[in-house]
Amino acid sequence: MKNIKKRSWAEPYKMKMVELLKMTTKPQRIKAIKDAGYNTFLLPSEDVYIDLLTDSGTNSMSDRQWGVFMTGDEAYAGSKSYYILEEAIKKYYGYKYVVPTHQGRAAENILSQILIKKGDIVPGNMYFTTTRLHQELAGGTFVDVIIDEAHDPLNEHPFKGNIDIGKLDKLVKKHGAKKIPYVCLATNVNMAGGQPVSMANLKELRAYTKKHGIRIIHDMTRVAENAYFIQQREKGYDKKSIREIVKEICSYTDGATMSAKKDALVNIGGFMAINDWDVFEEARNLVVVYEGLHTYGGLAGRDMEAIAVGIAESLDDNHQRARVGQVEYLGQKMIEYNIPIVKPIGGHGIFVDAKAFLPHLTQDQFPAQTLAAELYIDSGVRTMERGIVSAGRKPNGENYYPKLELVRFTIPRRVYTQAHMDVIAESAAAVYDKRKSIKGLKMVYEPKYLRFFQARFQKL
Ligand code: PLI
Repeated sequence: MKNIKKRSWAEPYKMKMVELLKMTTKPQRIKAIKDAGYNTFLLPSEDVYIDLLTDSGTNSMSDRQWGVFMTGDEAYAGSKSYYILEEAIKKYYGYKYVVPTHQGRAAENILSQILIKKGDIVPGNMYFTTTRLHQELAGGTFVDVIIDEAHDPLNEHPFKGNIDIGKLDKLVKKHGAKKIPYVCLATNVNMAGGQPVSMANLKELRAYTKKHGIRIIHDMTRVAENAYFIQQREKGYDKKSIREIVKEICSYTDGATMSAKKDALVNIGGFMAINDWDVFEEARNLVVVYEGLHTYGGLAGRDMEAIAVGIAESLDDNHQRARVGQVEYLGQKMIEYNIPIVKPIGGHGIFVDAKAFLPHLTQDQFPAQTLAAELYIDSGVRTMERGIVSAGRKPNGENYYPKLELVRFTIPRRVYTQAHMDVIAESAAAVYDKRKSIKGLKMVYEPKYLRFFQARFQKL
């Protein structure tokens, strides 16, 4: 034992039921990806072996969560399950008022409509696809104020999700605080590679926005993973529990949108939370238009209760250690195989740098889209493009050219084993070995909104 420096992570649960998978052959996969227009979103999931498309709604629920599926209250109005969810959000996150929604983007829609006026500027720590689109549809313009380090896949800054207060200050000076309805603060920034925000940065942001009368709206989709990194990396937090850290993070913000399909360990659900009664009142008015009554917001009672249980489970230190530990395990394997990945290793997946993996392809030849298709052909592992296709077009029609051109290997929570992680890394290494022979793609169909979901490609 003397030689063991670091003890293994392991899951604080065991399996009670398994889902059988179909095994496919390489010729079957070549046909399937061609039929899908080289877009992994368009593959039938039956043809996928290990599904790393997303960590959204793909979690395994616990026995306790399945238990409340039987006791959920399906009343149209005043469901007991709503009050249980509301209580959990108040207790663990500290927000005052809660509006359930069917998922995160529905909360973003409602919040954007209430807070953003035409011509407003919405600063944020890197865009997220649906979040930015709702800000734009409400008449706002998103401006990225994340620190520069976040755009460099090799920079090992421990808190690459941080906001550059200098960039924010320039915006405030240029447009005036009145034009800025809120700062959109994401915890564990998805598009940066699952990178955390530090508590010190948050405190600084709170002080700055307070001075200028600007709200902070928290995209808390992966707040517990962010809290884990604060616990591991930030001075003064190693003795604090994830539960305490999450509550502190939320206390520096004025409201939140949440996709419960990630950290909160369910398959569907979300909510908007806010400390301001007036905004809550308007949100309650709008939710009945788009989602359903304000005590269910598009969710079944059982879904709301499963979220309440999932929130509590997500804040367990042992859960997060195993969750992020598994991602770290995969990342270390990839590093051993010399695969260029975003560093530090993030919270919800491994992000492979497709520009470095396929340097012979220009960004217009869609290196990340190409790589995701090749990985699928090699092993049936499904990943997702997070580069030029996901970035889409500006309101004036020009393409965004993001610095990061990534393939995301997203790990669902409590779903796959360590042996699955080995297979994934081995497949990435096999594709890496033949990288020089890989040709790019051209886009042959482009939808108007969120094109990455449905775009189609052909091989060059
Ligand atoms: O997929 P929704 O509508 O429940 O949530 C939208 C959403 C909001 N914020 C962030 C940071 C997300 O990651 C997010 C959804 N993410 C997806 C679907 C993903 O695959 O990452």
